[in-house]
Parts: sequence; C-alpha cells; structure tokens
Amino acid sequence: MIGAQALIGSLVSAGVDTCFMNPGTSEMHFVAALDAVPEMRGILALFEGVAAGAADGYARIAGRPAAVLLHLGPGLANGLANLHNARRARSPVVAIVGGHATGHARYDSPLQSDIEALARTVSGWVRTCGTTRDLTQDAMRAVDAARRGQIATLVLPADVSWSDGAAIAAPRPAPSPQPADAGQVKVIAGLLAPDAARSAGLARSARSARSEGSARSEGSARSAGLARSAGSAGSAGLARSAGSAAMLLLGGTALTERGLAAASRISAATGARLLAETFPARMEVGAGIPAVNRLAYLAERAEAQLTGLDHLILAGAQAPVSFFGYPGRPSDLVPAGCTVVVLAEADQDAETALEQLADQIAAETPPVLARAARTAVPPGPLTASTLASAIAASLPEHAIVSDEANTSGAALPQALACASRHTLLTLTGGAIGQGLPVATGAAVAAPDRPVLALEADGSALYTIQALWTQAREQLNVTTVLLNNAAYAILRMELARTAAGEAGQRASRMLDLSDPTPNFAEISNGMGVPATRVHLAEDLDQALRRAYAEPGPHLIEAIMSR
Ligand SMILES: Cc1ncc(C[n+]2csc(CCOP(=O)(O)OP(=O)(O)O)c2C)c(N)n1
Ligand SMILES: [Mg+2]
Repeated sequence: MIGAQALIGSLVSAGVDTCFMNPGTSEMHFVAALDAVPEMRGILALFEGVAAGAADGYARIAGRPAAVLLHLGPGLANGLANLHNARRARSPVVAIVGGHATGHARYDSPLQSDIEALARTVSGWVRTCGTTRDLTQDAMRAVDAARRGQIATLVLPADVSWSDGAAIAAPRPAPSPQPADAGQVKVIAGLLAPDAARSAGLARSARSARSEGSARSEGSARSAGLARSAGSAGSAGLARSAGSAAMLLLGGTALTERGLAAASRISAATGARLLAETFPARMEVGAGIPAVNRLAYLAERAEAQLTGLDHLILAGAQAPVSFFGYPGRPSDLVPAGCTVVVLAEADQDAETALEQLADQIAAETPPVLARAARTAVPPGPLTASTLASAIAASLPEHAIVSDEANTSGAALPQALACASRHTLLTLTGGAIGQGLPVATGAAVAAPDRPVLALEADGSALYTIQALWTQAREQLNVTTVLLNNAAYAILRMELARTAAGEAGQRASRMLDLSDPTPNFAEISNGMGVPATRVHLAEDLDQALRRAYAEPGPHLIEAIMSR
C-alpha cells in the first residue's frame, strides 16, 4: 500500500476520522487517497488559520483529535496563530505538514523552508517521517502525543507519501487522564475545613501530608514546589486560620458540569470563593450549572476580584497573571501575603480532584445551581447590554457558544449565567481570528447541537473564509457579527498603556470605517445567507429564525455608537 493511503487508514482506525485541510502539490497523494479511504472526512478550508482553528474547536467538543493537512512551511505558518490558540486550549491536534520529496529538498526550490523550526513554536511533538515503512507507526505516535493535550506535528515528505511499502498500524489505547496528587487533596481538605477533614479520618497535619506526597512521585514534588507564599508564611502557613479568605481558581477540566458541581459544594460548605480562568477552552454555563464568574481580562478588575485573599487554590488553572505588562503595574496578580496551593495542574484531572475534595469536606452539601431566568429583551439600539439580553433570551438548550465578541460582549457573562444550558468556548491564546473557525469545527463535531458564534468585526476579518466552509458543509452555525467599525479594545488599551492621546494618524490605525466592511454582503458572497439588524428586538427575532432553520446563517448586528 502507498504511504498516504496507509496513513489515512491508520488515522481512521485510531479514531482520527476528520481532516481539515488546505493542500498543495506535495500533498496530492494524501488528497487522492481520500477516495480509497472514505471513512476519513476531508473538509476544505480556504485558509490554514481556518483549518487549524476548526481542528481546535472540533477537539474541544469531540474530546479527541482531528487532523489538519497543511502545505509545507508557508501553509503551516498561515495556521500558526490558531495552532497557538489550540496549544493554549490544550487541544489535541494532529498536524500533518507535507514536505518536498527527500531527494528534492537539497535543491533549495522556492517552497523549501525549515518546517520543523516553525512547528516547534506550537507543537509538543514534532517528527519528520524518514521512510514509508515507518510512516504509520510515526502517525500512531503522533496521535498518542496529541491525545495528551498538545499539538503533534508530523512532517510528511512527498515521496514517503507516494511510495509503496506501508501497512495500516494498530491503534494504541487512549491514555487515561493524569490524576492529581492525592496528598495535595488532603492538604487542601485540611486547609479549607480542618474539622471536617479530621472527622473524615484525615487527622494528619497539612505539612506532613505534603512532604509525604512530594516524596512519592515527580508530579507531587512539582505541586509541592508550587505551594508558595508571597509573604513569609511559607508552608507552615497552610493551616487556615479562622476568618481567613480562600478561593478556588478553576480551569481546564474543573469547568465541566461535574467539576463545577464539586467546586460549588466545596464553596457552599467552607465559604471558599470560586472564580474561573479568564479564557477557558471549554466551560459549561447556564441554568442547572453552578454560576461561576471568570477572572477579569483587565488586570485592575482582576486585582479587585482577588483582593483580601489568604489562600488561592489552583484547580486546573494557572496562577493569575496580567494579560499584558503595563507601565508601573504588576504582572503577578496574586495578592501580597496570599499562599498559592495546587490541587491539580492544568494537565491533571482537576474534575476528579475536586470531587475527592468535596467528598472529604462537603459530603452533605449539595451544589448551588443557577436557576433559569426568562429575560425580556429591552427594545432599542444594540448596546452591550441589549445585545446580551437578546442572545440570552433566544439561546436554545445545549447550544455551543464560540465567544469572540470582545468589547461588544461585556455584558454576556452575566446574562448567559441564567440562560439555557450551553458549552462556552473562548479565545484561549489571545490570537484573534479564532471564533469563526472554532465554531466551524465544533459544528462538525456536534452536528446535532446548535452553534452560536459571537464574533467581533475586526477579529472576523482574519479568518472570514470559515463562512465558506460552513456553507460547503451545511453546518448549523449562527454567527452574530458585531459591527462596531473599530478595533475598540485597542482604543482602550492605548489609554491603559499610557501611550498617550490618539492623534488623527494613530486613530486611523484603530478604526475600521472608511470603508466600513459590509458583512452581510461578504457572507452572502460566501454562501451563508445573511441579514442586518440595528435593534435588539430584531436581533432576537433573527436569532430565533436562524436557529429554526438548518445550515449556517449570519446576522450582522450594527452596534450603536
Ligand atoms: C493575531 C492577532 N493580531 C493582532 C492582535 C491585536 N489585537 C487585539 S484586539 C484587536 C482588535 C479587536 O477588534 P474587534 O475584533 O473588532 O473587537 P472590538 O475591540 O472592536 O470589540 C487587535 C488587532 C491580536 N490579539 N491577535
Ligand atoms: Mg470591532
């Protein structure tokens, strides 16, 4: 069998049966083999950033990797920003990058470049396949690496792809989630509720549990090392004194329904505050789920959320840092004197660790679930507030929401907390142009769920070609395109960075008018039927119509200025 055909067959047998792609000459045998292995669904994207972001969205919803097929170094480079976001989301992605035939590379023809160097900027695993015989084993290693929550890049020289001598490889078992350190669960039980922990037969000092744990494994040594104190309290300060304030910062798998329910029980039983990371890869939200605020994007607001804390407990989240450095402002947002303790690292099973903790210290306490609030849509021009009401009021059950609404979305978190239950996907790595591709991939992974993309105008224009793929594949995506004719957030950042007043020339760099893009026309031109609305009540009606009809739709929401 030729390499390309065995590769695709092996990927399918390992459960990787969707490939978002933008191919070129070096990938022609891969493309041709799609007819020999019809179990692989090939999905064409018209820009590599769309393919990469779609693979990310697919992985966040399916919980398993898709493949992306990219054309040499330049194709990979076009996909890097969304691969960066995927890396930050810890999404499993198998990136296959075609390369020149091995004998051709030394002639330095125009598309020759250092593919591995580019790949390493985002990938946890990189390999250039040397021979057709090894190709499918290398592919299984790539799938294995991706399933650990990273991007695995396999560079595939054209001759390895076209030569004979490959065989379908047997799939490997999927790795189980990495457990958190049981010693840390006990430490934190003792910290949050010393009495409950003791009566549960855990009468061991926090300190000895911790040092035992750290002797056991590399993972626990790592977490023990992360118990740090900004003051001088040190590890001896881990027993929580009466009246001290503790918070659980939730990220990664802590943001599932189970994780959030366990966190809510812990909070209700101990008074510990709850907060979620600023940009979760995936978070369950809405009626029936505990409502948990997210750490603010703006550092000064985040500082206010964290103020007065004595203990910060990380469950699948990183310690809070400012998104950017600002003149005279701190980067580390942990309040002075606050101890940071790790319940579960970002790559560990935070969901189970929270349940174990809840069972130890909140056995009798139920979670506090958000109750559905039927919101009326206040009629009138579209502001952040009326927009949020219209989105929340019309949201169908079990929707997937891809949120790249940026400044127009300021009022969404509050409105959506009591809306129909949904899965929220956010801009994990700050590289804009993610929302439409992620929505596209999510809709491929869950064809039976409505997908809503809330997309700011400036961000949309990085990867607007995603609309064409949605039309081609007839995906159930409704996009609300938020047209404020500006890079509005950068106007605010100009002031916050103390860069000075925007003069006329600077203002032009942050302004999207003159001409203002017409997104309804762009969308219709890409094959996605579009309407334009100026009023909240019209948005509400347009959304309900779009959800009721299969296939993609776009609603251009002209924001009031
Ligand atoms: C790949 C990438 N390029 C540039 C930026 C810098 N950037 C951050 S926000 C922004 C403008 C966002 O404008 P828009 O999406 O319209 O949202 P608004 O601020 O208007 O709500 C830009 C250019 C970025 N974050 N990522
Ligand atoms: Mg804008």
